[in-house]
Parts: sequence; structure tokens; C-alpha cells
Amino acid sequence: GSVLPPLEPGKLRLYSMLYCPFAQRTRLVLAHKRIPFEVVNINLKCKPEWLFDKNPLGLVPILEKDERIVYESAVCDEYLDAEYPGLSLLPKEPYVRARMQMLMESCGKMRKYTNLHGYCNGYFRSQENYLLLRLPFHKFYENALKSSKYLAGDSLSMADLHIWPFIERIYLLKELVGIEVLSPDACPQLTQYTQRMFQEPCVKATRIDVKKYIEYRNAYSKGVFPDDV
Ligand SMILES: N[C@@H](CCC(=O)N[C@@H](CS)C(=O)NCC(=O)O)C(=O)O
Repeated sequence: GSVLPPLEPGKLRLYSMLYCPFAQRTRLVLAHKRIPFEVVNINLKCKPEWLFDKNPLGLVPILEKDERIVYESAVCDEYLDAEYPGLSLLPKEPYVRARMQMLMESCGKMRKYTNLHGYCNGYFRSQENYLLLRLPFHKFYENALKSSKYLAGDSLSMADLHIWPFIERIYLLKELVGIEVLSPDACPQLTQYTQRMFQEPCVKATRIDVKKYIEYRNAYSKGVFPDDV
């Protein structure tokens, strides 16, 4: 297997994969809070053995600093928010926080809707089936955005950074399979929100390059895992 690069004392490292939506959550928080870090990208088709020493599940993202290890994207993000200075992304008021966390939970329940590999490999087969994807996005996010500029209030919060990678991927379907799932007519709030999110520096810093993503996907479907992800 590949050799684990040494980690300097005091440095924060993220084990990641360029197109992983969960790792993107953590990269969004790192970028938003301007936390310095280094990245080790993992070949998920051929995982190094040492990955399982860091996370027995063998999944990214994983954070490491001075022998402290944190994994699971939601846990990593809450840890970063608490450990590093700056404006917190989590509301203090218990009910506001509970509302936000319910929205974040909904995203976990939408896993089957957010697997781009599945969509692109013809999982949904017809346009009609693709459009079914709109329902959960509409139910949770279009509705939440009727009363606020961001998903959990009028400023960016953890809910936005937690859910954004999946919204970004749904919009990518337009370029990948030519189907606009969250059209401006059906989802006016989400459409405006997306434009707003694309202006956020952390979103700019982690935005998927569609051309590169297509190259990666083509290679991945042939069993090849490109070196640079
Ligand atoms: N619940 C985990 C999910 C992480 C996850 O599934 N990461 C994927 C990459 S997108 C992974 O590491 N896959 C490797 C595998 O499934 O073996 C989290 O939120 O961090």
C-alpha cells in the first residue's frame, strides 16, 4: 500500500477525496473559518491499510492533529466549529438549533437521492424518475427558504454547509444528463439560494469543476481511480 506521509506537530490534516460530498462538508467549514490545513487525498478504490487505523470504517473525511483523530463529516464539522475561533456556525438558542439539526438530518435520509454515480449510470432511467428527485428537495429546502435567505436563518450556518454538497450535485445533473431537476419555475427559492451560495468564498473554494468531474466519473466507471482526486 501507499506510504503515510508524516504529519508535522501542530498541523491539521484532512484525509479527503476531491469529489466526496461528505469531505466537501468539512472542506467548506475549513474554508469558511479560514483554518489552515493540509490534504491527503485517498484512493477509495484501493485504500491504504493505515486508513483503517485512523477510521475503522475506512471512510473519508477524517481530521488529524497531534494524534487526535476525528471522523464522520457532521462530527468533524462540529468539532472544527467548537475548536477554532471565529463566529460559530451553530445557533445557541436550543429551539433554533433543533430546527437546524432536523433539516440536517433530512439530508442523511436523502442518500439515495444524492448519489450522482447512480444517476449517471442510468439508475433513474427516465426523465420522469429523475424529476421525482425534486420532491424531497422541495419539501425540505424550498420550503425552508421561503422564510429566510439561508437554510436556517438570514446568515450562513452549519445547515448550509452540511447540505450544500448535495444541492450542488443535483444542479450538476443538468450538465451531466441534461435534466434540470430543480428548475427555476418549480424551485424559485432554491434557484436564488444557489446563486447566493455560489458567491460565498467557501463555496467558491470547493466548487466542483464539471469537466474534471466528468473525466473522473468516466475513469471511475472503467475501474480507474485518477491520481489527482
Ligand atoms: N457518514 C460518513 C460518510 C462518508 C462516506 O461515505 N465517504 C465516502 C466517500 S464519498 C467514502 O469514504 N467511501 C469509501 C467506501 O465506501 O468504502 C460521513 O458523513 O463522513
